[in-house]
Amino acid sequence: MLDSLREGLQSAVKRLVGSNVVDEKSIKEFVRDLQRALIQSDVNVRIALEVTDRVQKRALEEKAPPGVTKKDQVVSILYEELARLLGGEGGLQLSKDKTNVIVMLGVQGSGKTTTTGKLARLYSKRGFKVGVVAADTFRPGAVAQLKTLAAASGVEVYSDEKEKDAVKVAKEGRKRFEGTKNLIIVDTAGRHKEEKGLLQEMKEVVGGVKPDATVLVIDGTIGQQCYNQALAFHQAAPVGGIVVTKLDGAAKGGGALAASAATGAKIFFVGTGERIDDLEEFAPTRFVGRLLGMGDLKALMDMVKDAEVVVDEKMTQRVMSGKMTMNDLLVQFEQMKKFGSLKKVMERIPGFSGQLDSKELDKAEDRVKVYKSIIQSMTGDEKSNPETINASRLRRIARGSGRSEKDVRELLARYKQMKTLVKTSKGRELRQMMRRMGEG
Ligand SMILES: Nc1nc2c(ncn2[C@@H]2O[C@H](COP(=O)(O)OP(=O)(O)OP(=O)(O)O)[C@@H](O)[C@H]2O)c(=O)[nH]1
Ligand SMILES: [Mg+2]
Repeated sequence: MLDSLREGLQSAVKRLVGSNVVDEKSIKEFVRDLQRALIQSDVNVRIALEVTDRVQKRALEEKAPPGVTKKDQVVSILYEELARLLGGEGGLQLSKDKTNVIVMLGVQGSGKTTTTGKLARLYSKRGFKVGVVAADTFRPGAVAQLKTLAAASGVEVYSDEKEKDAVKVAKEGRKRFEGTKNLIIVDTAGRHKEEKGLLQEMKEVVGGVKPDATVLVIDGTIGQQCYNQALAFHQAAPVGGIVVTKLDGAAKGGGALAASAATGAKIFFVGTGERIDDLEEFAPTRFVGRLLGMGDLKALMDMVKDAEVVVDEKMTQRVMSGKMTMNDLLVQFEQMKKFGSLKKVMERIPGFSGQLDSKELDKAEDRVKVYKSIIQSMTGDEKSNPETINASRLRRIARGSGRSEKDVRELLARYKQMKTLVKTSKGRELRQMMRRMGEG
């Protein structure tokens, strides 16, 4: 699914990650790669430019948070902007305490009737009493198709094959199920003499039924047309949410992004096959993570944010001026630990994996755990002036923390080493030193 978009985005990211330095030139190259990837995957040109302009602006203007490289930051900006385009988290909100009504919209063959069947089944399984209304009065066989689908999950269907007015059928269906069901799904026509007539009918159905939400069904394989199609429906009847179908086949995937961008509506579900259970709840962060080829991007983002918060200017000053306490050291360790787990996430990004030795990182994290428990067993005075720790105090601290005296001595040596280092050098070396310390 979505191979073209995925490959394009991933190769852009790979190239950025593989470049020696991230400067204005490489950021602009990255942005051009992104544009190409998006447009070639059927993302509407205007949307593609909007997204990439934002990525470029932010990448050039925003400073990478401490502990985060420029490369990582640029990738996470891309991630944020793509996720934002998709409208954030939160799917179809239905309450069992009332009668929820949804109307399906979409052109012929987009998958409305199939999706109606899938939704009816899904929500029945979730304990909703579901009724579906066959308000496609245009296509011969529409009612029979819906009945077959609904029968598979024991869902009741309202239909009136003698009535040709879709608005009347829809309203009547709602009346029939009101009070006895808590989810009513109205399937509508997609085929019509002309598009204008279809959009007019949708407007009237929605006006007559007054649903809680309209759900636009978009065929994920239609490419560039997705944008305009979604926009046309949205103008006729505001779209509350989107289902993108046929993402199991040859879909390039950009259409999903485009439909969402055109309407500002969230994608609720994606259809991944013809069978009744082939419906997936849509999660933008997971979707974008999959697109970019990163396992759990949400976790990465959270860690980038954490790293941002932790830095305390005053403490850094204290450390840099050589007046460091054990507490400062502890904070530094904590930060390193975060950096350690951050690195683990980064490993999943193509291009990064070779540069990291995960065993080393694991070891570093283990050492930090040991150091931390030792520091916590020190008194306030010992933390501020570790020089006062003599042999008997050392024994007490070891006992108190459940660690060996050797571990305590090692920590004190690290502390001294770091203090000396801070006195003789600044900045970059310090960071390197911090890393070496963690390796233990
Ligand atoms: N592979 C695949 N096929 C799908 C999916 N959703 C729907 N289809 C197929 O698409 C075709 C059209 O689906 P329908 O549900 O009849 O489409 P519709 O929007 O109701 O069409 P009209 O009633 O003519 O407006 C059918 O052959 C479905 O099996 C999907 O997620 N994946
Ligand atoms: Mg249909």
